[in-house]
Amino acid sequence: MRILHTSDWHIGRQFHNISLLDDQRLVLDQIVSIVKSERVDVVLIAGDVYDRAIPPAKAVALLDDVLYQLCGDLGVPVIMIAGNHDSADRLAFGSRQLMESGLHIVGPLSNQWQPVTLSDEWGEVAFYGIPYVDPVIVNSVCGIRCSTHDEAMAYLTKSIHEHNVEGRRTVVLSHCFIDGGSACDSERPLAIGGADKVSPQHFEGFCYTALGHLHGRQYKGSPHIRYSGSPMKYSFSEESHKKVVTIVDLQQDGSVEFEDIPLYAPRNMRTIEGPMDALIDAAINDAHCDDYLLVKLTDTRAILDPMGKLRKAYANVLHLERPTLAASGRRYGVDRELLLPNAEGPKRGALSMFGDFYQQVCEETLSTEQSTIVEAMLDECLHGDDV
Ligand SMILES: [Mn+2]
Repeated sequence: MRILHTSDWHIGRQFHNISLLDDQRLVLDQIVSIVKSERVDVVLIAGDVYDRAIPPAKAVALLDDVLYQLCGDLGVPVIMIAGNHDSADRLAFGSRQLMESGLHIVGPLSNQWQPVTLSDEWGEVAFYGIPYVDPVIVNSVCGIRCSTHDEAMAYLTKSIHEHNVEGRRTVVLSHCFIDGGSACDSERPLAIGGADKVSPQHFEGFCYTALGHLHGRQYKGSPHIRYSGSPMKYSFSEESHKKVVTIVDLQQDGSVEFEDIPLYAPRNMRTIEGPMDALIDAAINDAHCDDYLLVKLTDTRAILDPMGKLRKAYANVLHLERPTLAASGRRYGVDRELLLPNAEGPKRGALSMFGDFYQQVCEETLSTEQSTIVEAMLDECLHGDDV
């Protein structure tokens, strides 16, 4: 059986106040094409389908489109579980009716497992979906007493083994933080202080575990306990990530083979660094100047409206840093200490204070000519037209 594993779509996500919906549509279209071209038998979405518990209407419409293409047009079943960003109850709307059409949604945790069973030429495969849950939910649904995510997962995976038919090949979907996994900036922590970590050993006994939550593709414990990662970058910390879907071929004996198929976002997320003038000159030869950019300006001089200037060359500069100024202990902008070097500051004339400011920012003293110009400007500011 050929399985496509993906997770953390985060449909409707914004990045620095920019909607990523158009980019997400193009990336999800690629997933639909891969399902078709690779003759995939079932699609697994391991949680964080939406970015928010109450997603914007356009995000709901996009998911509706994608699911219709997969289940309706292609006739490929989809199994998805709720992640920590989803509202499990809302995601599960219509789930009992939709099962008939091949869409299997695992919303809130139930005390009765209802695996999805599919068949290939070698027999049945059971898919157990574990939605994102914390220990409090597991305790109340299952009537047990556990205090950590790890204990909760130990209980849930054990109860899957007890429920499953002996010898039946089994795949699990789970949205959790496996201990030792590497995180990035776009994941919301599940609990404070590492209490959210679960051991990979709970999943050892299943043929494959399709994980969600961590946005970088990776496996922990064994290669068959795996995160596909998010389909596109959601933070600058993912600059070096390769975004993929994972194709899993489940064999007769329950062993698996993997292949990652790359996904391409229309706009990359990346960092550029250098002095302002050089960066602006380089934009002319930059075929991807509309990428989402973090710019690190290395100029040591003060620059008026650097963001405005950069955006004329690079439309999607989303964040600006001045590492050189930060490293030298000086700060850019209005800073109380910078303007008032000592207690005498407020009593001193504006020209003298500006001289200090100029010295600190430019490491030069004002020339006589510059002083005259600044003095005239200060006079005009303070006294208006009557000079
Ligand atoms: Mn996520």
